[in-house]
This record gives sequence, structure tokens and C-alpha cells, in this order.
Amino acid sequence: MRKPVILITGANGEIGHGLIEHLHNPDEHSVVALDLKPIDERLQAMCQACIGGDILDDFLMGRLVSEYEIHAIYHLAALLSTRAEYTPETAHSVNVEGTLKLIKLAVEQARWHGHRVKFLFPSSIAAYGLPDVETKARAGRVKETDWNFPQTMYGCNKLYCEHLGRYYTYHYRQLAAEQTRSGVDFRAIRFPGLISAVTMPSGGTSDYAPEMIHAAAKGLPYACFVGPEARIPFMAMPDGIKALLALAAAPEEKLSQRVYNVGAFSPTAAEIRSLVCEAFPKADITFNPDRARARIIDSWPADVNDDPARRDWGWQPDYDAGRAFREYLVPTISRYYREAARG
Ligand code: NAD
Ligand code: AKB
Repeated sequence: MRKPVILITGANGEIGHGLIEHLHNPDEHSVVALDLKPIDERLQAMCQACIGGDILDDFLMGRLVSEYEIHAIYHLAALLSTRAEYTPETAHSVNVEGTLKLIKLAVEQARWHGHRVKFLFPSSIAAYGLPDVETKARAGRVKETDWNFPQTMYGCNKLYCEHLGRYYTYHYRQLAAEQTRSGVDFRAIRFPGLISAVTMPSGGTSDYAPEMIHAAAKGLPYACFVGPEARIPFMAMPDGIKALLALAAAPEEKLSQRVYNVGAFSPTAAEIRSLVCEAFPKADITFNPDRARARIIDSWPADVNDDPARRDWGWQPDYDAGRAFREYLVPTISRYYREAARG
């Protein structure tokens, strides 16, 4: 008998690191981790299998169907917003065609084992697009249905994949003679910029916040690529993981929608700098805005309305900015670099 497993794609990334630790529960299910890059050694022990490969590889997808009974998929693999702007067509392939392949895999799995497959998708505030900073200031906390005009390839990819997930959940093959559901139970969160104390981001546009903190902890100077007034929502990584797991666990009848905002705190870049300087008084942080990247940040909302997540599945962040710095980021990052320096 094949054991029920949870598949995590992009498992070696920032979210994957935190998620594997939380999903690792051999009594209930096993984790199969997939990434282009080798999975960190520390995480390998927590997974039934670690597969190095590309989500665009059809042969690999076929192998997954034949070897595992997959009951849930956390589809994290993606090219993030800045990287996607350098290779938009590749980003489209990975972010959209890759997601479609994983959804098709979920459909096939559901057919084989007869249970619905939960499909957890980390969307992004990049799905929004506000035309200018005046409109952004007026818009305030945006709702999921507001301002869906992304200005990046990554944002377009995320928005479209949300629609794909909704289609497969409710409308798949609606003209077929025999009406059957696809077997996919798609759920998405539009994450703000996530800040992890144990991994460094790469390829994103919200990266200035974590880069500022990690540079200060390492005693390195940092020139921030957005101006001091730039404001978008952020979240400490433990809250990001908590949100994904809470949405996955929510009873389906409680879900009034398939895509949810989640909020935590929403500082300007200058406010992040102040918090970093409080924690690391020798921090050397300056502002040297890159016009194009700053424009992307200006097109993302200053804050999000997460009332539906709070109402439907009890979302509440544990960390505001102060607590995130005091109790998570500063102690964990300091310890991390102290230990790294000792070797
Ligand atoms: P990350 O870049 O750290 O991890 C992504 C992982 O996907 C990497 O390990 C990469 O090797 C892997 N990958 C990329 N292309 C692949 C392919 N073709 N096949 C297999 N693996 C591939 O990103 P993250 O921060 O962990 O983000 C995970 C997900 O969450 C992404 O979908 C991202 O868009 C989304 N998200 C992240 C944030 C954030 O601030 N970190 C915010 C909103 C949404
Ligand atoms: C990025 O900047 O691309 C991500 C995100 C907010 O989706 N961190």
C-alpha cells in the first residue's frame, strides 16, 4: 500500500524551510519534498523523499503519480517578482504552466485514491496593481477584489493561477455529459513580504526589509533600493506558516472564497530602518532607490483588508512589527550569525 503523502514543491525555499518543520509528522503522513536545488541536509531527515527536479518535467510528474498517493500539495515553487522581470517568459512557464501541471497532477491523484486533494497556493500582494502613490494612499487596506491590475509578470502569473484554482475547484469540464468535480480543493493566500530569520530571500522585490536586517546582523552596510516612504505589508515567517496551515485545516464549508488576504504589520522602509537600528545600533543603512524596483513596490498596496480570513478561519497574526523584531528576528538572527562565525 502506498502511504499518503504531502507534496511540497519549491521545498528548499524560504517558506519550504519553515513548512517542512511543521508538517513533519510521520505518524499521520509523510512529506515528499521537490525542488530544483538539493534540499538542505537538516530538512532531509524530516522527509520521506527529497526529489531534485523541475516542475516542468512531465516525466517527473508521471513518476510522482505512480510512486505516491498524494493527498495535499503545497505548491511553493516559483520565480519571484524581480527575477521574473528579467526573464518574463520563463517566469510564465514556471509560475503558470508549472502550476497547471501540479493542478493536473492533483486531478489525477484524486481520481486514483478517491479523495479530494487540497492544493495550497501562496499567492502574493503582487496580484494587486495601483497606478500611483496618491491612489495607493487613498486605497488604504485593499480587499481581495480591489485593484487586480498587476504591473509585474509575477503578479499577472499569481492572479491567473488564483483563477485557475477557482476554475478547477468549481467549474472544471462544466460541459461534460457527466458532471463530476475535478477533485481539487484549491486554497490561496495573498502573502505580504515575508521576513525569515533563518533564510535569506533572493529574487523578490520585498527583499529590502530582510536584506536590511540580515546586513545589520552581519555588520555589513546596506543601501536600500526603495525610498524611506515606501510602504507595503510584511509578515514574520512563523505567521506565514501559521496562516498556510490554518487555511489548510479550515473546514471547506467555512470558506466563503478561495483567495484570502492576510495582514500583520505595514511599516515604511524608514520605520524598518529605525527598528533595525534600535536592535543593532551600529547598523549602517542608507537609501539609494532604484527607480524601477521602487515603482513595483509603489504599485503594491500599503495594507490589506483581511476581514474574510479572520471571519472564515480565525486568522490572527501573532507578531506585530515590535514583537517580530524583539522576540523573533533579532534573537534568532543574532544567534544564527554568532553560531555561523564560530563555524
Ligand atoms: P524561494 O525563492 O525562497 O523558493 C522558491 C523555491 O522554488 C526555490 O527553492 C527554487 O529552487 C524552487 N524552484 C523554482 N523554480 C522551480 C522549478 N521549475 N522546479 C522546482 N523548483 C523550483 O521563495 P519563497 O519565499 O519560499 O516563496 C515560496 C512561494 O511563496 C512562492 O510561490 C512565492 O511566490 C510565494 N510568496 C512568497 C513571498 C515571500 O515574501 N517570500 C510572498 C508572497 C508569496
Ligand atoms: C516578492 O517580492 O516577489 C515576494 C512577494 C511579496 O511576493 N516576496
